[in-house]
Amino acid sequence: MNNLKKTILLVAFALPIFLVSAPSCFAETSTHASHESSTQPILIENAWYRAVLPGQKSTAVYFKATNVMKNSVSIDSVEIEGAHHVMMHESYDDAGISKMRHVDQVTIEPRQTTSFRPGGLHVMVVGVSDELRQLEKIKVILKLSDGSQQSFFADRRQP
Ligand SMILES: [Cu+2]
Repeated sequence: MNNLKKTILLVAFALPIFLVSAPSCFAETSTHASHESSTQPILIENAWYRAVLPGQKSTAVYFKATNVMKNSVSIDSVEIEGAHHVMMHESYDDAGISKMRHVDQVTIEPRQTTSFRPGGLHVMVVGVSDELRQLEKIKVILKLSDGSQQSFFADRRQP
């Protein structure tokens, strides 16, 4: 009888503790979420740019972009120091002829990856300065639609 009473008492005490500790668990989860928003929304991998050959004034930057956020992320524009003009382009096939068109915005859905790659989506760099063509790494700045920006380095590679 005494034992049963003890058990009931324990349950009576344990229950409120569980109820109190459960919300703090949720609080921790939301702290994690806010942590995530302060980190870079896009994970950049394998970033490189095509080495600029003598006489050439343009090049392209390629990379793999993964949206690590829970909401979609859009790239509005790209900036590179030492280049006159930087645009997002897409190569496409028009009756056997490879052509390029402007891409105003690139939206990456949550947890999805978009590849900027030769023959597809790419960052077109026009009017390359003499300084830029010497660089082994160039700094690329992505301007996102939420007003933030994200930068990374792209390594020079021979095509
Ligand atoms: Cu292009």
